[in-house]
Amino acid sequence: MKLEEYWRKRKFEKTPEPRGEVRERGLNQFVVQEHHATRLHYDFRLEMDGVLKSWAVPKGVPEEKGVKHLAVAVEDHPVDYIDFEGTIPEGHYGAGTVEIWDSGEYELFKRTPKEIEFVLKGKRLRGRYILFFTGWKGKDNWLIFRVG
Ligand SMILES: [Mn+2]
Repeated sequence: MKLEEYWRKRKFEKTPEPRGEVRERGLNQFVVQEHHATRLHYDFRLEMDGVLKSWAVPKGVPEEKGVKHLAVAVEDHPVDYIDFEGTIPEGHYGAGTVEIWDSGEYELFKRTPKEIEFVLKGKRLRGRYILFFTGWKGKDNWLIFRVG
């Protein structure tokens, strides 16, 4: 159910991305994938509800406090995507290279439909963060910023 949009956008005989399935691992992991697609962006993903809740962050997750970056919610990805690195072939959804920029565990502090607060325990990203829904321009736009 939750991964239908992810599956619909991809042809798994053509892309190296995992098909995956909804799977509760009982882990709280996050990943940031640097995605050299049509436009470079960073995909931020939090393992929740048996999937990776995902946001495309054009400028990346800020490392310093006081900087708010746009994060556009995108379709849920399978938890198996957390290890994915590779090249999505031209002509396919998300064509370009994907590399892991950071990963690790996170600790959840708050989750409402419009706000998620968590501590990232990555190699590069370490600190307390908020994802906040703005809905600007009628889209699924959020902001991500560091608070501690
Ligand atoms: Mn992407």
